[in-house]
Amino acid sequence: MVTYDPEQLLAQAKESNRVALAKLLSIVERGGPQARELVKLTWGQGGETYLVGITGAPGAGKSTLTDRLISQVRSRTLEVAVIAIDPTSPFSGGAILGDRVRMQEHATDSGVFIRSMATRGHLGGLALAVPDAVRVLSAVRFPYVFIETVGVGQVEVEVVGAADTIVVVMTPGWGDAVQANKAGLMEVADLFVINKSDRAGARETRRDLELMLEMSTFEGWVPPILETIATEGKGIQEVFEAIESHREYLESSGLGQKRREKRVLDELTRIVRAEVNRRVDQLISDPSFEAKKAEMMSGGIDPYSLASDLLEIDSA
Ligand SMILES: Nc1nc2c(ncn2[C@@H]2O[C@H](COP(=O)(O)OP(=O)(O)OP(=O)(O)O)[C@@H](O)[C@H]2O)c(=O)[nH]1
Ligand SMILES: [Mg+2]
Repeated sequence: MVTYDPEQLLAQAKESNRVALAKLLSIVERGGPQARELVKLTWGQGGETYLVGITGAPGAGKSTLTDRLISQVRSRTLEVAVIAIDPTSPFSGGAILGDRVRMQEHATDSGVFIRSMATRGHLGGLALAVPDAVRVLSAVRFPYVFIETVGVGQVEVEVVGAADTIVVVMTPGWGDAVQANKAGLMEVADLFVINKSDRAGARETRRDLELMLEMSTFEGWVPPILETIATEGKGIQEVFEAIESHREYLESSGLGQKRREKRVLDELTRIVRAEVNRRVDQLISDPSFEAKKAEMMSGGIDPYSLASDLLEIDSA
């Protein structure tokens, strides 16, 4: 097997070598010691990267919208990277292919880097891998990174939760707003987009959203609701401007800094939890545990006391 040196690859990626960059992101995706070394190398090395998370129900038009937003960034001659998350099976490849086709127009533009990432390994792996990937892109000095996640589950909320501005994409008609609300997206959304507003029902969706927003409390920033027809490029500039307004708000209010801190703490907690879980599994599957288990089952020791023993903590 060929081994790649992360440090060397990073140096190459900083010289705009896209193949090296793709290899770095594969390292991140795989996890393990090389990925950890990469985190060490990129920690504190980031530039001013603005992270935009785009989420919403399958087929809402996220990729089409992202494609159009790429054009907005490019018209300002800035480089942009897109990470498309495929939360389904790593073997399906369906969504990935769709995204690639949707963003085909930018395939030959060297200022655009598009990458898909799939769920690999343990649960929560993606939530851990995404911030690592973003740090690599930041170290390589992309001013904008977009993350597209499909679906409205817990993992997606965690993944987009790492973004500076979170865009929730909906479609006209009843249902999307309710689903998003259930998934806890209402609390994290900074901006709502009703895409496919060439279809009937956009007004009803807006009303649903407004009602839900009225029931929530906001400190300062009230998420705007924008309507787009992504396939025709309608309303896209307004979405980009709203993202920029939110960015200004985050900076002027100091909330951006607070969020960034919270994100790193969340990440740390997630790492510690994953490690603790791993150790617990190890303890339980160790042959030495058999005798303790037998003692517990025969009534000799209760589960709390045994847990304390295992953790070597004082329960008194
Ligand atoms: N009528 C209409 N169709 C749209 C619009 N935007 C996107 N579509 C179509 O909707 C379909 C899905 O678009 P995508 O951009 O792939 O949606 P997505 O949310 O990225 O889909 P997944 O990643 O599979 O969840 C495609 O056939 C698009 O052409 C729109 O504004 N109006
Ligand atoms: Mg998509």
